[in-house]
Amino acid sequence: MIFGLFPIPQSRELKEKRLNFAQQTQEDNAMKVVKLATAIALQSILVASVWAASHGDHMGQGHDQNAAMQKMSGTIQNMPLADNVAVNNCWLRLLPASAPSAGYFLLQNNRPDNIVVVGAAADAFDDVMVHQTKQENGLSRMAMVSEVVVQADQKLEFKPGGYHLMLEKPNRQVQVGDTVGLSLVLKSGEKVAAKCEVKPAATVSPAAHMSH
Ligand SMILES: [Cu+2]
Repeated sequence: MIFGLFPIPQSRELKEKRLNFAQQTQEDNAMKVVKLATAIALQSILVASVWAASHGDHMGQGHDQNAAMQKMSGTIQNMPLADNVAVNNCWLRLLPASAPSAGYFLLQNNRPDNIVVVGAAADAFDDVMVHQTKQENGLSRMAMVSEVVVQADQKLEFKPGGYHLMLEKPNRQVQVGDTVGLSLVLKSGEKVAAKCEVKPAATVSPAAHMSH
């Protein structure tokens, strides 16, 4: 999800450039630029599909994403809070140790314009990603999402089976009943803050929470 905000790390770009240079010494400059862009696009697709393939068992880490997120967390602290946008009923489904926890909430856009969520951070987890569960050929698969749009005056529920946050690398002991601070990052450079209640792994819906 950070692809939109941060350039591809230089080392990879240089590697691609070298690779392309070797292949293209006989081609003109314009062609070089096109090929370089294509190589980078292909690499992005590769990274995304490797991620998707590894997501089923929730193993495998996007190291670039992690590095970008660490760079970003300092930035998020300094972002202004978004007016007229709210995250309500936030809860986390806590999974044991190495498995990622999931985050769900109702995102309400009370603005006359669209908002675009491009990332998230949490105070108890070093690695937070925006994911979407989709049904493909009868199978449920998750994939990273770079942008989630909420139309003007609309709300969007992040819920099991749909959009959700995936939280990894807890930086403290997180227990059922805890409250975790969450920030959603908007494309506008603003953030939306929320407090999320940590619930047991077996929780499938926030109904019980919302009824009291
Ligand atoms: Cu996920």
